[in-house]
Amino acid sequence: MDWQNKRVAVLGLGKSGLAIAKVLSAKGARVIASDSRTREELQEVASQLPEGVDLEAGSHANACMEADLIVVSPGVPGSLPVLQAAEADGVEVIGEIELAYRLGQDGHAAPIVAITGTNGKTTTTTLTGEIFKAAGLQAPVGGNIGHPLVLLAEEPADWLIAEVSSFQLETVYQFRPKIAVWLNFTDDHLNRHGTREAYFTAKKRIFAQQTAEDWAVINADDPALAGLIGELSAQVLPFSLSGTIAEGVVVSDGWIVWRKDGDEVPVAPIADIQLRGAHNLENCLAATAMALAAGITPGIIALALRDFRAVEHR
Ligand code: UMA
Repeated sequence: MDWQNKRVAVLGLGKSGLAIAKVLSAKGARVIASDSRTREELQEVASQLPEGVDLEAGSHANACMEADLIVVSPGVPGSLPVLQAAEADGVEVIGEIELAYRLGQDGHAAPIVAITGTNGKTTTTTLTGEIFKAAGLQAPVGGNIGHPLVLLAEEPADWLIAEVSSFQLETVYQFRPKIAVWLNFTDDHLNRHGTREAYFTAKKRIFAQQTAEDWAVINADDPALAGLIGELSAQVLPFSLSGTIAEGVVVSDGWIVWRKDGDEVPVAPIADIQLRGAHNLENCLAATAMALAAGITPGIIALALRDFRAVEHR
């Protein structure tokens, strides 16, 4: 995509917005950064904006009116009237994750591993990054975990490991992770999404662009998710702590195993894993499934699981 002189409104000037403004203005786009905070409150942020970026404080109206493209931060809800009006006028509105994906497609396009779920995202994302690293792969970790994905999108890498939230998934369109996992689903963020269904629909977008060449990893024990198994375009690799599935990653006789073609491939003994609790074991199953889908060997996965300690809570 040619960014030269493209007028881009960047909405929200937290971590994501600042990163988007930096990346796009370096590409020659005419960036108008806008935030609902007052100019006074934005002083510190404004000082970090690259030269040439215009700032609109206290409103998004002018930025949206003048833009060819609007890129929103995850905290900016799509229900804002200015956004709806811009969309009605035919202006494209995308989120930071979609932008990161498109920048990657323009460049080296490292395949993406994307991780979502109501709980356990950060632990699973970090653990997955560690497993990929143990396999000798260059696999930087970013997204909702705290490091905007746009900052990684153009780096040379074998894989990008991305934690993605429902806020971020609301505004993806072409985003196509090679491997995507949905860990679990319980009511959350209803103040933003309005209904449980809208929250579910936002999260499900993680799989929307995948094809039979991609992998969808799903928690088969979660009643809200099990139903997806038959309806996705990607190859599905389920995981289950209860072990009730014939194919997939499960716990059996004290081991994480991969049930495959009627066989059980041993991956790692549970006794070696430092993470405690059933939820963490589910996170280990999910990370194992993603690593297996990426072609990483059980031996490497076992070593990385053994060495991994709990992530400090955000
Ligand atoms: N703002 C507006 N207009 C609005 C709403 C907000 O201008 O209508 C402005 C605020 O004044 C503020 C800025 O937007 O200046 C904040 O943007 P943001 O809320 O999108 O926050 P960022 O700093 O960009 O951080 C975001 C994620 N935050 C949210 O989703 C709320 C971070 O996840 C993420 O680490 C970061 O991008 C990098 O990708 C945090 C989070 O709490 C950790 N996520 C939620 C969760 O995990 O449950 C989803």
